[in-house]
Amino acid sequence: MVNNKFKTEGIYLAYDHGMEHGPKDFDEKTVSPLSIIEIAEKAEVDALVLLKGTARAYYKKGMGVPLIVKLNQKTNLRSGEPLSTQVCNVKEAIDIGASAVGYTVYAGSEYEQVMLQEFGRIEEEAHKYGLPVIMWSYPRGKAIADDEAPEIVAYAARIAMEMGADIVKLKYPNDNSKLKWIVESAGKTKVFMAGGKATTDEEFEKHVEEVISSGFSGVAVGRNVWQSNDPITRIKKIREIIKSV
Ligand code: FBP
Repeated sequence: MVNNKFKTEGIYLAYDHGMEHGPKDFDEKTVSPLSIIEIAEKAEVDALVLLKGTARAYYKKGMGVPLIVKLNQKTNLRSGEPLSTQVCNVKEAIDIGASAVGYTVYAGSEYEQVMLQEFGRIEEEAHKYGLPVIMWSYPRGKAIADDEAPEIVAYAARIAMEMGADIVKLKYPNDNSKLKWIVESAGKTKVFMAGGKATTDEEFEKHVEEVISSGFSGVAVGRNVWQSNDPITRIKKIREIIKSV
């Protein structure tokens, strides 16, 4: 069993984009994982999300920031229905220092059964070791006309709950009147907002405020933090909002 004090609320810093999007998200500085680790340490985020290769090479056990290892991944190099498959197992993630594991499910894709089945196996294994499991629940594919529609985001929340996820990471919906319904749809599964493409500080903070006051437990954000001019101040501001709402 893992001795786990993993926080299921707060702010997680995501840095799994290099494989998923290609290095186009990075500049001269953020292309180095060291710069992100430095941000995570200085700002004392509640967790850092990495893929196994980055984690093994750069994450230092005992650095004070809990690690989430993302267990499946895909590239942006092929087109067609989305499929992200397992590239790391739970035991390997624990050996690297993980306090929690993550997995993306693209429900609605032609391949959703592959991901649901893998998620089910991972959830069982991770829970045997006492590790929380986070589902990146992103309905996507040609069957999904609008992946930010509130009913689709609520469906994504429900899938995570029914599959036994401890935490679900969801896109911010394009209609903010259904945020509470989205949280209710997740039952006891904690809900985190994903960051999305970098937007203005004001708009992002407004979204954080809205979701937290509707019952979300936190944010798991990447680009809106490390693409900003002052990532540490951004994180502090987000944390203040989470604490004050
Ligand atoms: P961002 O805050 O940068 O959007 O990161 C959140 C995240 O879920 C990452 O973990 C992941 O790499 C990325 O978004 C996937 O984005 P998308 O599914 O929109 O391509």
